[in-house]
Amino acid sequence: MSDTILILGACGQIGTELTQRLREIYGSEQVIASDIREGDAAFLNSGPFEIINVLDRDRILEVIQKYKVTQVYLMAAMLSATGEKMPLKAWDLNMQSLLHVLELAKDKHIQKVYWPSSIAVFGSTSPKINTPQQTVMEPSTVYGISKVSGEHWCNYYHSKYGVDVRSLRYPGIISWKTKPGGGTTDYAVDIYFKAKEEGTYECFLSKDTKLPMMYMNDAIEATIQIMQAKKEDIKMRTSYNLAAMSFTPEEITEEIQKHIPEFTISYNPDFRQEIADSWPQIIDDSAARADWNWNHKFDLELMTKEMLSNIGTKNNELLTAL
Ligand code: VAH
Repeated sequence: MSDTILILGACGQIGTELTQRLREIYGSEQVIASDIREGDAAFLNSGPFEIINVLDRDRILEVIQKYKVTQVYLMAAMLSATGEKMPLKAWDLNMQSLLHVLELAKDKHIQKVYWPSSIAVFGSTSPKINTPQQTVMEPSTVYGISKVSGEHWCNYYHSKYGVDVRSLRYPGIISWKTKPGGGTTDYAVDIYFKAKEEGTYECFLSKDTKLPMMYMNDAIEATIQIMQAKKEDIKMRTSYNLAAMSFTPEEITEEIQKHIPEFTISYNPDFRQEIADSWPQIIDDSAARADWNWNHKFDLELMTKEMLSNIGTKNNELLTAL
């Protein structure tokens, strides 16, 4: 039987582009997009869409049965900065949605699950340079706590019930199609838009805050690659470190100024500085590269060219993540 995919949280920053890419690969009718409300994602009329609140297990099952779904990508979550403003809501959303999907997989309603983790699982006691796949993980944000807990739940459901759930620890993800919502790394998206629209940007992180980052195209390809990998090649059933590049606000500014010399930046760190300071600077993703041949394509130079050449063009359907 061919695969039918349900994307929960399809109108989010990653969900939007993941939906488009999966529809290119599997065919539009085989990829059901869903979110808590319709949003303005351009893909809405390119294939099936359903309203699903990921806290409603029965509604998720209803859609799975309606379309005979075989795989679920659970992309809905509350990110680090917003999560600190409403901790219990963040925990409930991020954890209950995962447990619903893992239970549905355990009960054989679906065959395979994708669930994104994050470098936010690491804390200030984790090694900051070349952070290993397995190391001390003491996150200081609710988002990070929910992600490290979720990783252990994924591993538990795999080892106890044989659930085929796969996961990646995303770094900050940068794209021009859909603005992110509520993340600490969002400055690295905002800076490109402000450089083109206003010529100046006030950064909420200090100039030397180095963080792991990735261009959206690489994140989407890695997600699909791990889901298409052979079961026996997936040796980490918590989640895989994933990396492409690391840079500071100062370094991204210098790259932008190669294209927009008059661009200026000012720094006004806010509460997100403390979150960023607790995260790694450079991630070791050698396990993903060894186990299922992961390899990134975009560095800061190429990403900056892509971002600046697409922002403000006709195909820049700037969408707001739900
Ligand atoms: C956030 N973009 O800032 C997310 C991501 C590593 C950061 O998980 O919360």
